[in-house]
Amino acid sequence: MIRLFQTNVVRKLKELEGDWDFQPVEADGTLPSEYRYRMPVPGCWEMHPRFDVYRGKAAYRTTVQTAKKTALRLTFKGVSHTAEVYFDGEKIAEHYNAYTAFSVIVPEADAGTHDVAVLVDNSFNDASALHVPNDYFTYGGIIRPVVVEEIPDTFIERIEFIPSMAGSGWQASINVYVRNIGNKDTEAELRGTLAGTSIHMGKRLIPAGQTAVFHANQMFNGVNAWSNAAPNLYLLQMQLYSASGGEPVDDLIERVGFREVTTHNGKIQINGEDIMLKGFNRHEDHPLAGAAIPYQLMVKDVELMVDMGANTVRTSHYPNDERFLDLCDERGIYVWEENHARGLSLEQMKHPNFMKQCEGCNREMVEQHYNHPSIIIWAILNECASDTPEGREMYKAQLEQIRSMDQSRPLTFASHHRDKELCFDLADIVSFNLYPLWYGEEDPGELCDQARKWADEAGGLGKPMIMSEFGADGYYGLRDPARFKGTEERQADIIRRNIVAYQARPFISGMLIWQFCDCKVTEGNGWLLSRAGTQNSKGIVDRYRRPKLSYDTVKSLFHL
Ligand code: ADA
Repeated sequence: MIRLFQTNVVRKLKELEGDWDFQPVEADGTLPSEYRYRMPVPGCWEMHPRFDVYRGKAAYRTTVQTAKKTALRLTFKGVSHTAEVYFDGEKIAEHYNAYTAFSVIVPEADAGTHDVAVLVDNSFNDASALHVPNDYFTYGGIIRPVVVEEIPDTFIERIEFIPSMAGSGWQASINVYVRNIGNKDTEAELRGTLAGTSIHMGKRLIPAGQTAVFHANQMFNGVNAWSNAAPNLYLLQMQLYSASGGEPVDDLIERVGFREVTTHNGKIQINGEDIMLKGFNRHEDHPLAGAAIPYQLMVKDVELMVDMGANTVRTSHYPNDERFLDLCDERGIYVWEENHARGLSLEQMKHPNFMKQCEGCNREMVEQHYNHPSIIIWAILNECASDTPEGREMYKAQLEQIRSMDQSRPLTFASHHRDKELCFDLADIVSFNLYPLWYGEEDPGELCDQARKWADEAGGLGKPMIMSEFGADGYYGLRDPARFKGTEERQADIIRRNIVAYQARPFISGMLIWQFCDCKVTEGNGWLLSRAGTQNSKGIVDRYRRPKLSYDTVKSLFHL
């Protein structure tokens, strides 16, 4: 399954799902001559008994068929973490970062059968600034769907939909990117529909090799807004016609919602109404699937979160699978989506590839997930060096990059620097990762009063404040009336005291528990990488989604 709705009627596309040929290769190796294994796509190779601890390079291979000579676009929704793509033995693309999609175009594929091979590398090598040994696991493999599309020389690349309230109704600004990969200038016309309203974007000449942006700004009468309580969605269907008219030559369908996010008076508003975010940080992780979470399990996660009374999920610490975001759109779950970086020191941020890899991730995240109404916040760089002047420059550049692409969502970053934070003035929302009663003995209420003061004095005055992480270890099944640290009882006590304190403070706009489910972490040395069971055990459910005692605690408080 690629998306939760049909993205094309005219364009032909196919998911390359199933078993691909698979073969591990040497670190400096290229495509093997022989493949001795089969591996599911999407999937993580750690799920195969021969590769459960394999970290390194491996090749995947499959075939695609075309009935006629055509241009093809191959889209990889997530390869963990570095990919080299080969088409009929020739290298055609490279990509870094497990958690964003990338596409590659084959301008002329002859009719017949073609080989597609992908060299995948999940090693923590010198070139990798973001995938490093960390408090989650970098799996190996083609972890999200792969799609092949037959595209005409001039095709619709992507759509941006920006809704805004206009009096008692809604208007939207729509940008459609049309790309000409041919060697002739082409005249094309764009037409579409949304909620029963026609959209005429006119004709344009698109020079060979270039992309044109078609634009419309219009009212949409009678539409219902998207919100947590009523997640109304509409299909935005755009068709591309050649200058001579006739049948459309290409199309693209997006699913959109009419909603506006604002931050005023220290609060976050959806469609003008103040909201309170209650929810979870969630890693895409399961013992039987790794990071390649199947759709059924995404639904299970959403059902569990909603059952507990949550309305928000933070995609800690990377952009999530589009199908999960589609599901959040459908269920009216608010999403804080963030780029991929966790706990990197200034030294790690000075890695020569750090800014380049972050910029790529930011661009892909925003472009690819622009139209999800559920995403109400973009964030960057969880717990990195925002307490240093050099770190601040990098935070500033990345926030500016995202703001230049999207002015319709507030920006934030999760900080653990307390009174040393230097970047609150750069964000729209101030967010704190504090672990009162777990990493320290502070009272949660007193600590967040203190945090409000730190924020106010450091450029965050008047901005909404989110408690973006709090929590405690609770080892599934470890129960003891003495309620010592690590028991389910103690975890439930800590969660309760935190939530009660935050609910009593009107200056708090959100509380996100660390974390929804336990997750596997990288094995190594030092306290972070030698956690008991090689997992972060602060989940309210365990890795198999079995509820701990704190499940009912959260449920009773989030439903208040
Ligand atoms: C941090 C971090 C999380 C996790 C958590 C913990 O705040 O953002 O990824 O590591 O701490 O469990 O300590």
